[in-house]
Amino acid sequence: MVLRDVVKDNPGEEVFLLGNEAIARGFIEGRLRFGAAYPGTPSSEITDTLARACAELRGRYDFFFEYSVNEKVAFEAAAGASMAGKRAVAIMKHVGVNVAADALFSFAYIGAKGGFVLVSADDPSAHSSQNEQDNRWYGKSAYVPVIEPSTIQEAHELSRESFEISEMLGLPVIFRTVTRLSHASGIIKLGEIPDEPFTKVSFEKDPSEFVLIPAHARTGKIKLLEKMEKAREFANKSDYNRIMEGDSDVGILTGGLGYVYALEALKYLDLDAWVMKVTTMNPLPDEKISDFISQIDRLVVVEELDPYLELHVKAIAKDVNPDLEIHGKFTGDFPMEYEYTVDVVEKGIASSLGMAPKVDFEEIRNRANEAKKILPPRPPILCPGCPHTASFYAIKQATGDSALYPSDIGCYTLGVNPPLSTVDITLCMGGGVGTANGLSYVVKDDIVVTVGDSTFFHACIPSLIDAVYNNNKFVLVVLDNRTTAMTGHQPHPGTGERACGEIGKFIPIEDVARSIGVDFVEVVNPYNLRKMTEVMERALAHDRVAVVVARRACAILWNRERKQKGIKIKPFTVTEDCTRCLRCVTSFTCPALVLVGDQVTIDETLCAGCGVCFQVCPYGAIVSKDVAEKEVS
Ligand SMILES: Cc1ncc(C[n+]2csc(CCOP(=O)(O)OP(=O)(O)O)c2C)c(N)n1
Repeated sequence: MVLRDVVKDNPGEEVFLLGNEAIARGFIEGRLRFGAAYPGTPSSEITDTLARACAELRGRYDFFFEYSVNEKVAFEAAAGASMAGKRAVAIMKHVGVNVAADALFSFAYIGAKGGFVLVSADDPSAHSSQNEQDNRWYGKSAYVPVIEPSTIQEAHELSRESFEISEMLGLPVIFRTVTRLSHASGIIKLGEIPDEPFTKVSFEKDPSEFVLIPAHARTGKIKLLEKMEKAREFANKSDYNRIMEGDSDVGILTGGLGYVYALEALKYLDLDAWVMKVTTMNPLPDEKISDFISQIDRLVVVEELDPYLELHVKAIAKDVNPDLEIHGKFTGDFPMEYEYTVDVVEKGIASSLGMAPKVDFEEIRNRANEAKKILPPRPPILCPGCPHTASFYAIKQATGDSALYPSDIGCYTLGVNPPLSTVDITLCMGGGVGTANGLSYVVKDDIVVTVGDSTFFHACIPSLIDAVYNNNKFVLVVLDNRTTAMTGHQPHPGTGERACGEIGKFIPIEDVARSIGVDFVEVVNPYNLRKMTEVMERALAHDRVAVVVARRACAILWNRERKQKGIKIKPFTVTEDCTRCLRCVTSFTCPALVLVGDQVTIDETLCAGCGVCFQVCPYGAIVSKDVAEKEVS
């Protein structure tokens, strides 16, 4: 990430940025004063950029940014700043909006004072998520405007404009991006970094607006409907929703990334169709859509994931153009699942119109697959020296592999793979302890739950309280690698650092567990397999919920620290004492342990020097290379 360009104060200059960096820059140009987030791919570069920019711009343009413990907390923090009249954003991945949804639905009734933007980073194809939900529906059910850019330039512009839109309507606005937009790069033209100083304000109280007792909620609903009517008028006037005339009876209704794919596909198909690009996904520009569909006889709807536009245009067409032939997902021309590509869209448009696709994407795919064959396979695996691997190994040693292992979401979910096989269930963040509560009533197996440290703070504390309160019995192992590793090493309360580099208060996980009444709490270094196995055995014998904090820094951070201090990594090696029992690769696993024929070797360039495999080997055949060399000389 080149922060230099994101914080550059040179209006008009063109810079090459990642989609997420362009969005972050847009928020700064739009005079953001407060941002709050819980990390999650594909949103993480927006938040990491804002965290770094916030520190970098201090004194030039002041705004505040925090990593909150979860998305609901982030949303509420941003809502508070907006209620006081300051421009605020809450940033999260699509599933994070589920966590924040309680606050979102009610905040719509209160409305935004300072511009309020909720960034929902959706993940069609679930590249790094547990589902591929389409968050355009949230706007519909919460009565909140949704805007969705199609290009990086538009993402930059719209993130800047979104505060204005929110303030003009007095409503929170959902800004939807998707993985391919967030993670693509493009050229944007820089706007101005504001130079207004930050001032604290006195809160202007108005219980009739801010206190959602039922009587206020009922009047709030009427006000909300009026605001949404204004939003509908805005959608119909806005140039962000536009019609491009064509010279045929065919129209393409599209939005988001579907728009750019459709334009390219039309070129391949040599089709001069009418095109309508929708940017305000809620409320939809119904009058513009009516005008558009009055011009054509056949309509093809191009949108990723759910048939959202398609369903709405069907309803609109009923009155405006009942004979309109509508093609999309309902007609089977386009798939309901996964992200689109130009390939899918060209095929879909061609199928809708009874044409043959013009580009042989099959051939292109085959060539790509040929190229793939010469690349080494890179399955997702835990890193060399990952403390989670050691924890999983010790857990299995203690349980004899006979326990049930509910887990959660993080790097450690990779424990699902053999030979570790210590992840039997993952549902959603916090779902590990949550499901263990129910399981503890109905299964006779020992239950060992694993969760990460960031996940513990995110959503495990209420369910752990539930476990203590209801005398549920299981062992919770908090895999405390001192960071939120999976999403790019963001800090959390268990690290004590804050988003923009300030020092916060360190909240030890073991103190939280003890304070809520867990009476078996132990902290152990998982690199010490014997000790961790012994602690696990005692935890399993405990007759109520037990918490084991397996604390050891993420190997990436450890490597980084050693590099910074000039400390050389001391790799391990396999000696002649190896009997080829293969225990180190069949019951343990590490990318540095490489099987060549039936001989295990250690790849020194990968070895982190953690020494865990040394403890796994029953024959003492794995030793530190230093020791091996000394013995030889
Ligand atoms: C509701 C929700 N928010 C965010 C995410 C993205 N996410 C997945 S795992 C994770 C946290 C991982 O950190 P931690 O629990 O510390 O485990 P680690 O990756 O460090 O092993 C996050 C933020 C998600 N999947 N769901």
